[in-house]
Amino acid sequence: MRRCLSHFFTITLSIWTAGNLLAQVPKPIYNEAKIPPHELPDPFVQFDGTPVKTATDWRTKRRPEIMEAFAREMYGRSPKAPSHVTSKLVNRDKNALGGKAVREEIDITLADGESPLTMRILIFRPKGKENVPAFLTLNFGGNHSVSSDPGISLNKNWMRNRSDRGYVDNKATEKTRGTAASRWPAEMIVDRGYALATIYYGDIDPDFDDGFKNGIHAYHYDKGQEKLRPDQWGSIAAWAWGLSRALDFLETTKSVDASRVAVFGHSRLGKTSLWAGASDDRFALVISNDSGCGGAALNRRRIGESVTRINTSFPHWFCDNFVKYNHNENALPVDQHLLIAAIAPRPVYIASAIEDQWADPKGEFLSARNADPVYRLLGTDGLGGKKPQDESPAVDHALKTGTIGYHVRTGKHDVTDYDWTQYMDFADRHLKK
Ligand code: GTR
Repeated sequence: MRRCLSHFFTITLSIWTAGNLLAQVPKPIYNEAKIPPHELPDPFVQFDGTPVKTATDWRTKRRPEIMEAFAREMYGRSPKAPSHVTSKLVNRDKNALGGKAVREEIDITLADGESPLTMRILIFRPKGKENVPAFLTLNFGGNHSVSSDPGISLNKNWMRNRSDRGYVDNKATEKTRGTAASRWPAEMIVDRGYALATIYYGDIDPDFDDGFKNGIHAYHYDKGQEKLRPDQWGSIAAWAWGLSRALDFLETTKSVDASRVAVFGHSRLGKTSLWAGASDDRFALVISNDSGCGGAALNRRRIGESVTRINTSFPHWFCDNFVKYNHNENALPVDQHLLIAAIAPRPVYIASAIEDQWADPKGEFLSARNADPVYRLLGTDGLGGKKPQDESPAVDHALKTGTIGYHVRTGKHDVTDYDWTQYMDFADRHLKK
């Protein structure tokens, strides 16, 4: 009870503090004319001014220094992979989705010790097939929110309250089953020959600012350490690290081909899929859905959500060093086009929604466009065609023939069947044998 109360006060205090701090953040801008003057860091000039002329220069010098800068200044450094992952089957239904799929849930140990930490992966895969390509993703509401299949376990971990959907007292109730199903068209995915693998992100690190006492972080403190250093992993990096652990597990299975896994994420989890894909080159394809600030959108544009705003509302997402760039984006040694470029030459798909101006759709396209020369240097066709287009494509006209995919669709911040159709068309070209 004491713990519960102190938990309650910590959360209430952080909401109150965040509210006060937010009042001090300048109003978001939505007008291109108000974007502060800026120049994007050149992918082909090293931090010390040395030009990058060849693919080898990129691979051996420029990319490593870019990844180092993102880790040190923005997402935070993550620990190494554990030497092995242990897993345990929790449930299986050989006739899921009306008989066309196998559904399984498996617990994967993230940290051993007296009180081990586990995450539970839910997999829907086409029945009677092995070694299928897969979409690996994190979800916001628990595996049971992804589908109304009653065999899926109800997640008991901390959840954000949303009483209209049945999330009360920071717990999921039975009412929350299937509430996010529109974002997870499992049947459509399985019909096209892919597996869908998903994990509740809060299994890895609950999404609130508690000084990193819960979740995976505390397991990695040095002896006597009580606080993260300014360059150590925030929550986004921790979620991304969890995705890599899920891939470690998939490497041990026959049902999914771990060399053909697309990592996908929406919104804060789109920021996460980009960081996961850049940090772990075993991911064969990377998808960002409406990831916005800290994801695909260029920081220097400051449209919609800014660095100052995101660091104020969500102080736990990035490492503490990132706060140095509040109102000071031009000092960042990198910008998000370099995160996309760090994924090259592996295929990447960036998606925006036209009504989601908070995530700066144009800034997301410009990241893709400015990563294109790196993709071309590494021998791919980038955004496609002989020359990349400079303008964002028309709404609902997906660019999906190149190695960088992009679309801006009608509608709001969400994941829709339209989005999934583009991702699967793109994946068919890159992941199907
Ligand atoms: C918003 C946040 C965005 C985005 C979104 C989400 O509140 O400002 O950066 O991540 O949440 O994850 O749903």
